[in-house]
Amino acid sequence: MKEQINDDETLELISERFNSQDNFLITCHVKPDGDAIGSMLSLYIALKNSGRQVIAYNEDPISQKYYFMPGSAEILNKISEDSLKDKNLIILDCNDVKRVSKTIINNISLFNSITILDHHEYYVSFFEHLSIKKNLLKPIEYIHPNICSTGTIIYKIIKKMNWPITPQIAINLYTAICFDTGGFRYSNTSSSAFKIASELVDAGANPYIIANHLFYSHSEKRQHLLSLVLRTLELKSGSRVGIMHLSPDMLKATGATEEDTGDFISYVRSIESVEVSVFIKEIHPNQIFVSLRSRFDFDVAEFAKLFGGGGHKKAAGFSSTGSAVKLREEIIKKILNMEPFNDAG
Ligand SMILES: [Mn+2]
Repeated sequence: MKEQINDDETLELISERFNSQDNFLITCHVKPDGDAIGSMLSLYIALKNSGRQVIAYNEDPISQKYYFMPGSAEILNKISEDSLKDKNLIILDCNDVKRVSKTIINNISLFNSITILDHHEYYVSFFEHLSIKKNLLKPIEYIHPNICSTGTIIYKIIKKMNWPITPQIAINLYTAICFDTGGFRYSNTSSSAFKIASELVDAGANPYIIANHLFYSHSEKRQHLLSLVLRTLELKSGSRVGIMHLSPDMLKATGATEEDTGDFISYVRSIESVEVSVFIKEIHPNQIFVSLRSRFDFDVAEFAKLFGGGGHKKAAGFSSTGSAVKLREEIIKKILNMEPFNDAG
């Protein structure tokens, strides 16, 4: 079990680290999203503005829709092992060692220190995974599942350091918080999220422009793909279970990409009667990823375990092989055999 973290003490340790070091490398989880990029770039800019040497790195290029974020063009996607040596590593928004760029993990012993800033649940210590002696790496872990975004953690650190919130930093932090709260709609949206957002708007973040980039910037190809996927939508168990799938030919027909499918499951879960949503993605032939969402008590993480996957009670997933159409039948059969969906039509 993880010990309860003490905010003030941990922030103190982080500020000591930032005050005593001047060479940093910041990274975040692969396939970075709005919170990962926003927290990385705001900390990157803040460290740079305070005169530190700093590199922002992720092996995956960021999606075009994030190009508006100040500093996004400076994120490196390639890095030499030499340039990792003696840097102070900061890993953001990531609770899984498998979701960190391989160059970082393969060369972890080159770093001078490691700081992990994150807000995900189900955290298993990186240091257990890496089987590295903690004292060699001077680890700081600030893992706070009750905080809505990693961007919020960066905001706290910037405040603690007394660094100014420039317009560039404000845009990145606002984007991070807006993204991870689903535009201030998810259950993690707290009054403090609004308070911080209000300050960021005063500091130069424009909510209208940022919302346009985050939520209203789809390509025409993506919309065509969505229309094909929606045709596969089917409701079961008295419309309480919704399922749909994507097959490789749909991507081919529309020219859209996997990235375009990021929020497709929300079209199933936003149906009034639907309690459990299933979206099966066969991106390449025989390579499948299944997303599961639950509105109420049905535990989709437990269900995902039946297929070798996992996740959270309300959001889970698993990988599989074979065809989407075939797997779809199997999932329907299994789910309709389970409480509370086994007695309805
Ligand atoms: Mn996040």
